[in-house]
Amino acid sequence: MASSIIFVTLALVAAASVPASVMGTDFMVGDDKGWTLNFDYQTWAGGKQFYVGDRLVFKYPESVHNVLKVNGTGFQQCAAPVGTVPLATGNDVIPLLAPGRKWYICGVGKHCAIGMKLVITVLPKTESPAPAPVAGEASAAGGSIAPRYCASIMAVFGIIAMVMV
Ligand SMILES: *[C@@H]1O[C@H](CO)[C@@H](O)[C@H](O)[C@H]1NC(C)=O
Ligand SMILES: [Cu+2]
Repeated sequence: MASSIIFVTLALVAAASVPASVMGTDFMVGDDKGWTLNFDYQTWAGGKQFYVGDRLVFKYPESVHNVLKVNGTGFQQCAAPVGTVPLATGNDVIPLLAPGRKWYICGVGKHCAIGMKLVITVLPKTESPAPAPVAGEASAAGGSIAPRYCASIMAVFGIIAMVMV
């Protein structure tokens, strides 16, 4: 009994001590229009501040569009290096793991050339310094929310333990 109370207390403390900034903000690219043709993504990005720990969500009908992360040259030329695998689930979540400029284009047809492209500048985290960025940032989807999940799961187990005793 005593040990389960200690466990519950520890779990709740862990859940509460994860700062809100770890959660970041999810940006739905294009808001309710999503990732689509005939949308000005530069205007969309214009009024926003993106921070390390935030996430971009590209939403679109699967196979109609896709998302390619490119460099500044690729952005200008609407080209990705040969062999680049596009994100294509129709609900692509890209965590912003490092500060700097980030470029995204649609790789379907001439979509990029007619404006289906987005460039943003990611700012460093304001509070605690950001953890060292991991190479290959698109592959680390969801990394930034892991600590919060851990704490939540611990809290749930703690509550279950409390109910069972
Ligand atoms: C940037 O992207 C272009 C177009 O895909 C590619 O040819 C070039 O090698 C890339 N440059 C760097 C520095 O990765
Ligand atoms: Cu497209």
